[in-house]
Amino acid sequence: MDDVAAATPRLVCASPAQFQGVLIEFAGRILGVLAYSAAAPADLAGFEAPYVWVRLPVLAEDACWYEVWVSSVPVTTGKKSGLSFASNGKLLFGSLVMDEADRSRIEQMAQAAYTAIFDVLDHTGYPELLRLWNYFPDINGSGCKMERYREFNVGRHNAFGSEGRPIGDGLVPAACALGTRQGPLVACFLAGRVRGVCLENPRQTTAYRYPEEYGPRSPTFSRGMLVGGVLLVSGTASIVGSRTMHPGDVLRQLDETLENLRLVISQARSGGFSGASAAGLCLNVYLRRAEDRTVVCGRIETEYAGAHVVYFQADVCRSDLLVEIEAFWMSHP
Ligand code: 3EB
Repeated sequence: MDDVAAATPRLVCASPAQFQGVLIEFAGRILGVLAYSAAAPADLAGFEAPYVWVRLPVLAEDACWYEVWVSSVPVTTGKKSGLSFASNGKLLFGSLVMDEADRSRIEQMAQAAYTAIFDVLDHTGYPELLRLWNYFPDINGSGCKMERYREFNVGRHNAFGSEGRPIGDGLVPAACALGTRQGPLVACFLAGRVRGVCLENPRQTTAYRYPEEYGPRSPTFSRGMLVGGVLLVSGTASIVGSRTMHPGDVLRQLDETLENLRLVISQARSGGFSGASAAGLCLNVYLRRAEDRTVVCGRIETEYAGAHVVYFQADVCRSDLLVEIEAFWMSHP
């Protein structure tokens, strides 16, 4: 039973007022923390587990928001080639922050970042990548050859290839990729000793098979992942097949996004996911335009009443997408 619990990640969300209490309550069992905030969050002297600042404005009264990934059993922490990680025998959570000295090199940075991540996974004995968080500035800006998100995809794809990581069904992690205004490339990752169950969406082209018009190398992610009874849904947007639907219309994009979310959740249920109570559901909603929050929030909170929903201002990775939603759902909150 302990083994099953240790293989199940748990997410605890905290406002700045709650954060110190969470650090105390879960001391020694924290796998990692993402601190979302436009301004620098609390500096945690002596904190050993991965702790990253994700430079995105939080669209709420509290301008800062903490996602704390916790383990049911104590963790051990480590650092290697610029990465920080914490593991519990079943799961490993890591983070990597890379300054971008030369703005035209996002492709090389992505490749270096993913190579470093795979290197840590191979050396620590947690080979299975379950979930990736990618944040970097100016995602829709132009790089040296094309849009920076597309260059990022080339570097990420190449790292899979050069590190002997096949890209195929059941083999790629859940993920999100969002643009910040400034700051470094920030990547967080969750990995395991054993594979999770990869989920796809029958209504969407598998991302790693997107046609070339979306970039010379496809993004390497699955639509979701089941890990020890919890569901991690990748960033989900208004894409049907491989096409963006309803450019410019945030509410119609939202409906399309919610339909995609429903379908991934239904695939998860077919795969054995049993989450029922919205009390165990956390949704991160990324909006390109902060002012869309008011119209978007009513619809989300009707459909997922009781869920924990947070809104961020972020650039979504296709310039015609206005909204993206990711989800984490625990069966036993
Ligand atoms: C999409 O469905 C929207 O590049 O890692 C969602 C989740 C998206 C992850 C990624 C991109 C990524 O294509 C964008």
